[in-house]
Amino acid sequence: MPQPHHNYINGRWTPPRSDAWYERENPATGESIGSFPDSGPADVAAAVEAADDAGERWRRTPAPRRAEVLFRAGEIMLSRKEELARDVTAEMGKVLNEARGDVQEAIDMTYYVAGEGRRQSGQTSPSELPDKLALTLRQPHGIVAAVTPWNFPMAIPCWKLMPALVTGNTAVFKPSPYSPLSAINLVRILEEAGLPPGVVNLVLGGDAAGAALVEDPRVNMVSFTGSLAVGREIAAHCGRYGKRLHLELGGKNAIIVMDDADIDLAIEGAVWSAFGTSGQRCTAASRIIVQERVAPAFTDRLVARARALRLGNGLEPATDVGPLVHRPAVEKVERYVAIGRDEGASVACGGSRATGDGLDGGHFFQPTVFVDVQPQMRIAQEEIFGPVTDVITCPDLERAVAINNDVPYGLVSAVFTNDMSVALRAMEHITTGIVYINAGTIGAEVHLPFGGTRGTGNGHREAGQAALDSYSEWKTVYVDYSGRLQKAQIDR
Ligand code: UN1
Repeated sequence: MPQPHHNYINGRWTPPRSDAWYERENPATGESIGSFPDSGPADVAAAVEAADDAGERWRRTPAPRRAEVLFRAGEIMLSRKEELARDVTAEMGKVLNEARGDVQEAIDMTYYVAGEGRRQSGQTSPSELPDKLALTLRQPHGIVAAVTPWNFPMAIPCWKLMPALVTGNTAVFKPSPYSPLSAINLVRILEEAGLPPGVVNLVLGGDAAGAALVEDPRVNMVSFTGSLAVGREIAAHCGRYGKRLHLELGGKNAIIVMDDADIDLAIEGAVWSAFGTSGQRCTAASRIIVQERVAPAFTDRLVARARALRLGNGLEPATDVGPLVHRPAVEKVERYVAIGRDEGASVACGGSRATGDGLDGGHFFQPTVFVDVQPQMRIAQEEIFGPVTDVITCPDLERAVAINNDVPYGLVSAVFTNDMSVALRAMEHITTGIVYINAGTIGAEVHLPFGGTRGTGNGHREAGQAALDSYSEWKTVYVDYSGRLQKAQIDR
């Protein structure tokens, strides 16, 4: 029996005080990947205390020195990219090539943010008064709770932890219970890179640990990626107690395909964006809005491509689409397929669990395309988070953009067209946080802001320079060297 895994608190790998454990299974095979702490409030309290104790020293460590730890962590991740990727696939199911992308995104973010150790630039400006200078400095929030999902178990923790660290915060990291291995791998790497004890603490477990962490009064900021329902609860708590908050809560993203588009390219973009990571990305394309003339040919080809995708264990090179993360995810997709049928949409391909041929031990669902979809149907409004996409037809760009924007989320949109004025008009009138022209909805890069409008978030962004704004606050400093008490707005 392999050793159970532990939490990481104050620089020590420690068993949970709760003495409660859970098993995680490989979603492709059902084999156990290990036993992990199901932490409770006492574990969370110890982790927060460690983050609190480490806070002052880390805040006073010069930012370029903090960043050196990040550079070393990036180097270690790069040297272990393959084994890290294999653990990603084993615990959450995405195909190995995409798992490599997940790890690469973690590396990219770590290097990018490490560079900010020597930047974090502010503003210097003249004063309205003589012999006076004004400037701005960033300051950390204090303790950041990083609550992360399983679908990007390397990249998303790095999106949160790295900017939190470089700006001088300490952190308690509570990953999804479905991707504990990657979280342990990442924290081990930070430890090896020389991160002082207490600066990042890892608490494994489920909702009880997450709730205790968010509610701990010593936590100053919560950064959460996950479902809209949980995000709203966290927001209510943070609103009540005045905590800083960053939310990333999903999407109902669309690809718009115009009659004049390069259809081969649009098909590639749609297949990759709808069925990559088995549709389990907040950036997945779960709606394809196609202009009427091209719709029949486009739909036939999309359905043919979806039918030809090979399902299987993501570690096998021939696999196109891996399993869903767990049984409840399969059941949720099944429920939505039934809802879509009841609403009057038709299943053009897929629509049920995939079995046989080595699939029986895992949580597989057939790539599914709905046609005859109306924009207000639940399947076209709610996030399904599985390998399901809807084809919606439209007469023109104006209507396509209206359909695109009229959902409770606002993360990503894509437009395929060869008409420059159509592309620019779409870019202007689409109201999501990210827009692609002639590319699918997935593939955000780390040095640009990531996030969305409406229910997708709360106005903050991850990645890019915007991440620094999420994890720090501005301090405005006025330096008066006149030797007199000068009064702004009054002495003129
Ligand atoms: C997510 O789905 O939560 O653009 C993140 C993309 C990736 C990040 C996705 N770079 O799809």
